[in-house]
Amino acid sequence: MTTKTYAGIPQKYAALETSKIVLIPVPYDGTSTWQKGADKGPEAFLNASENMELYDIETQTEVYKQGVYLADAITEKSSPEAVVKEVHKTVKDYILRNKFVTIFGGEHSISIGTIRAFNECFDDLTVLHIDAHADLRKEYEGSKCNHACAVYEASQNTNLIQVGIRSMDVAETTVMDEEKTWFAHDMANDEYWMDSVIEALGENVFITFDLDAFDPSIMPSTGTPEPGGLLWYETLDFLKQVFAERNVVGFDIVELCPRPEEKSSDFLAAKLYYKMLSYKFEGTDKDDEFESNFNEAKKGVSKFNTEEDV
Ligand SMILES: [Mn+2]
Repeated sequence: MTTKTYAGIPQKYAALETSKIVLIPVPYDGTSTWQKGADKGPEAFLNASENMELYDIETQTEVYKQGVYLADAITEKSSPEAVVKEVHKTVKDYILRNKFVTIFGGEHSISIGTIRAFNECFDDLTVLHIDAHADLRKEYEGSKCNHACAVYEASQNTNLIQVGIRSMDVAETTVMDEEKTWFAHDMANDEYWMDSVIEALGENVFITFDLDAFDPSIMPSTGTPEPGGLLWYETLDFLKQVFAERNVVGFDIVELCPRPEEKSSDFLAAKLYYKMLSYKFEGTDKDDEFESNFNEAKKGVSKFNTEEDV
């Protein structure tokens, strides 16, 4: 049996030891309320990635040469809480190995685990939440680990910045910080929204990207499509600036709900992922060492044991 690599890249770029990037698939769809199928997202994303050109024209790079390790998919499914716990543990393990950790879902509840891990490892974390939905419910259908609660914890523990929002429950207005929220209807009429969002970001930024933030005209295959979303080039323009001006410490992409007759959404997700990596490593030589800038004190093995620090 041959070992599958991300995008079919050669094995020499896919080994854990030498890869700067780790990709963790999380095919979970236990709590979605309307259309099911986000559990098929990682597989569709990986298939599309294999059929994608690996030279990025815009940055003139082949980012896969930085090394991309495709981790085992997280297959825990017993309960939303168990999934969040497993995601948290796995993500944290890879962060503490000084990897640039990326996660592909699955539904958005998995981000509770990813954000928790990043928040424990990086100081003063900003969570940049790009989504059609506010996802600020404290609890939904008896669980705090429901997709509708994806960033409630982040709203309490991190600098949460929400972008693209166009659907929420009135109860969420009591949790939402409007100073840190960019609604889609305002963004449509504000040519400076990117500048103002970037100004609100701290130095260390984790991006949680729900694909339903995109307009359904370009991203129809998602569980809960909402009209009036982001388009392709404005999204890339925005992300490029975020990566250039802040230390993006990792990201997740969620809610691809693939349909056999509609492949363009799978390709959009594949391309978005690769673009984000290309922006992250633009200007980095493949032989440069990677420093994720995580807080070493969180590692357990303190770096202060080395001779120069004693
Ligand atoms: Mn959403």
